[in-house]
Amino acid sequence: MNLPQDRADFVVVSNRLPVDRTDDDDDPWRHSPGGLVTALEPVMRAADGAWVGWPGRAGLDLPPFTFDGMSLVPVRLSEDDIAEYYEGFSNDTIWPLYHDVIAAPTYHRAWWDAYVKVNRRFAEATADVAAHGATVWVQDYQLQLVPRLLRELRPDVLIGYFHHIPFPAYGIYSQLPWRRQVIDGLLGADVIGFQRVADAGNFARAVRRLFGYETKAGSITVPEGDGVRRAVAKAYPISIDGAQYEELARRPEIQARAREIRESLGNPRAILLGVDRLDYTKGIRHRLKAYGELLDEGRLDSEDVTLIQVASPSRERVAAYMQLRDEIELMVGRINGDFDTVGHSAVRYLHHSYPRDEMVALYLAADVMLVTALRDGMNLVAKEYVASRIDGRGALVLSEFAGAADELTQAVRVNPHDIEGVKDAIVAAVEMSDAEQRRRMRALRRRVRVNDVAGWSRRFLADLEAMRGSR
Ligand code: GDG
Repeated sequence: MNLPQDRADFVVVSNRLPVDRTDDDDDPWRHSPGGLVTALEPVMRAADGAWVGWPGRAGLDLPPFTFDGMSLVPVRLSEDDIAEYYEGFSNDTIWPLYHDVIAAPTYHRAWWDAYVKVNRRFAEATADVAAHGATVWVQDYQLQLVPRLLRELRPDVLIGYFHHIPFPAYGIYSQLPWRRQVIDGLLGADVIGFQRVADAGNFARAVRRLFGYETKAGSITVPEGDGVRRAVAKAYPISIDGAQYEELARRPEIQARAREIRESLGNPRAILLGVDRLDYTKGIRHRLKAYGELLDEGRLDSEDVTLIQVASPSRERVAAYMQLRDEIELMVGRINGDFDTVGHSAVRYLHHSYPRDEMVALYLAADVMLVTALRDGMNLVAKEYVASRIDGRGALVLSEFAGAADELTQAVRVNPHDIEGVKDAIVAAVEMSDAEQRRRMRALRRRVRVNDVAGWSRRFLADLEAMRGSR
């Protein structure tokens, strides 16, 4: 084993490193946004560990380096790896399958082979950097085989895995031609964390059906060598650094920007907001359909409301995403064609990524936040909106198919497939009295405060450390 001198006692492993490569050789890295990074960066800094991941560009072969106080260990991915392991197996097989086949998953044996090969590369890089008895925390569906592969290489390390997306019911999961290998890969971990209680239950059922191992209250008996060991499969709903959003929302310049956004839209009676990666799981089409019908029926006055839809570019080389973009842009074009006036826009569609300051200004400017995901592991945007509303105002429309619905019970709940229901929820949110907004927002904010990202990682890591004794 090739062990560098500076081995880490705590290692995070994720598909992407928390940085993006720039074109500036003097300043080659900058922080990258995204759900996972938002969640893990504070944890990583506090623990002073190492982060293993892909640096975001094909073919980059770099030694470990330090950026902004974090030790980063790059894993090289070739163009073919990206096409087959990442865009293929991760995002065109596992992603649609695990989101209840909203889009049809594609099964290619060559993609699976690439997935195995790249997972092995991640496991080897991790085995090289982890100190004896280190705690390793593997993140997400791109790396489901890493726990088993790492355990084989380094039986001394403690292995946690967190699954950021849903885990589907067995009837759906069982489509996967490599269903046994994936479960076996995950069972290499000591603790396997999920967003919702239902996800952990689906996983335990798949373990029973495929392997017949005993599972009891989240504890799974896994054969190991001549004996058995225990693995835990449990829900740890992820969250955000709420205090950071509050702090941003208190800044005068961000509040001024929020006012400027409202003014630039002509100070409408209601600004509705959607913020999503442009992904078919997020229910953007359903939201637009409901909104368009409300304008058409006159239940919302097009002079009086605006929908701002931020759709940040995502997975643009995967065919299903290209098609989705076309469909959404067609819908936006139709709605605006029908309802825009020279001075007013029905939908402000923004296919960009924005700095976090601007996101918070948008959250502050919006009267109604629309989260209509058809399936979503958690949905951090819902929590960010709530955390930003230091004024106690605003209404959240939230899909029951987002993990956040388990905690944010004071939101206006919707089934996004029920377009009439979504329309009623939007109208209820727009017309919600000030007192009702404040009552609900108080409860929502309390919830996000009680379970912030630090608490999430603390709970997960405490359970993981507790497994040391039982190994
Ligand atoms: C996966 C799971 C789970 C988006 N656009 C911009 C931007 N964002 C930020 C949001 C938020 C994050 O990206 C998106 O997180 P979500 O949770 O909403 O969704 P996914 O990206 O699908 O994340 C999800 C999550 O992992 C964590 O476990 O909740 O269910 O699918 O933080 O604010 N941020 C900036 N500019 C943008 O344009 N700065």
